[in-house]
Amino acid sequence: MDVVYSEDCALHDPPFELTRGVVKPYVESPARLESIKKFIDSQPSTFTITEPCDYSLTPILNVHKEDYLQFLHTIYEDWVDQGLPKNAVTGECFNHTNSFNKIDPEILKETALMTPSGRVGMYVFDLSIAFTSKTWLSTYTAAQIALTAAHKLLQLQKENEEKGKVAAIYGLCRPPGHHANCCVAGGYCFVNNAAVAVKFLQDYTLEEMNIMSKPLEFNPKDSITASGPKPKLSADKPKKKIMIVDVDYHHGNGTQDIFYDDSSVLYISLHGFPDYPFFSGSAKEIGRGEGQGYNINIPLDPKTTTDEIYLDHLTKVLEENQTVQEFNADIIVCSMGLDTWHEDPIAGMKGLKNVETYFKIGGLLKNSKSCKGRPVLFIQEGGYTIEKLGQLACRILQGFLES
Ligand code: OKP
Ligand code: ZN
Repeated sequence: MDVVYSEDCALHDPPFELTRGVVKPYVESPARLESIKKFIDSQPSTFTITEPCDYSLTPILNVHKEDYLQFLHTIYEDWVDQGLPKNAVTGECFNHTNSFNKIDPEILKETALMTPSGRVGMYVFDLSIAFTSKTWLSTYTAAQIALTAAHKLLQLQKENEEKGKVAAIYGLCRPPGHHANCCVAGGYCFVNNAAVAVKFLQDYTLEEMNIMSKPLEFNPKDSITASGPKPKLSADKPKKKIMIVDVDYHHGNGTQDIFYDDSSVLYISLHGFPDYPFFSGSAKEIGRGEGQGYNINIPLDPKTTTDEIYLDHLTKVLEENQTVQEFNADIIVCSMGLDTWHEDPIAGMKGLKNVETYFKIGGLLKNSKSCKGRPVLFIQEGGYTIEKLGQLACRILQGFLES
């Protein structure tokens, strides 16, 4: 299996975070990825590491607003230029929906954009977000990893057509993405890598991806402008239906939000509940308008969920859920968090203790009724048991390959 990876994802390395009144080393650390990479490297007969290509900012703009990306790109330097501390940029005052609700939103935004702290408050929702001089480089690279993996998935699908083999690729990237929506960062996430890949798979043909793909040569001084071709959405090109299976411990509020009104993307999340991000993840969130019914939240009690209970829920939704069966996805995207493991320092289901559960998750993504025969794109999300991550990731991927 191809694993798309870049060392540049390790450069975003904030020195600390403030969580529940405690200052501690940044939990979403470069060591996470390096640990997975080491484990992958130890199995050269199964995995092949490849570098990401560059597809420009254009496909990222299909998910994120331009002013938001501009903010991500410039905030660190703006902040330092104002004489503020150089270690990391964090939130000071967040634009809570109920705190300034009498002010016209346009006027509020005009005021907020005047200062770096105002901009952070406008575009960030929690204290896990910290910008360093290299944050944009790692964030941009992570998105390009997801795009490269999506491109490779279609290439492989084409190559495999006659062989009766199912394509799968792993995008090993950080920072993660599933808490970020079109215009707000949070939960260690800046750009929603999985969502960017989903839109790319829907809006571009393999031929268009081939044309766009360039070597990735990042220059942080580059102004951020869209440069790749815009997708031509013709009526004779039916939109691909994509099912996202988010197995990260946390609810992917960002991914849910991006596709909430969209009936061509079915979002399924299994997550600890109630827990971070505290304002979403209820089973009552089912999508809206055209998208109604195409959002499935499976909240699980972190104290009592065991390996069996977890697998039972995943099996039921992928095998028996009528909406999922009728949706009949063309492609599966797995938001692959590894923080369900019982020892996870910030998350974890207390009763999820068997590594083979991860192998079975991979197996379900291969052979369950709603997944069988469909290519799967694995995108790395969370997971914080540094020493264990490589093993957990590989068990999922081997479960897919060997089932
Ligand atoms: C990101 B991902 C808990 C601190 C929580 C943010 C958690 C973000 C999780 N003590 N801070 O979904 O793994
Ligand atoms: Zn998580």
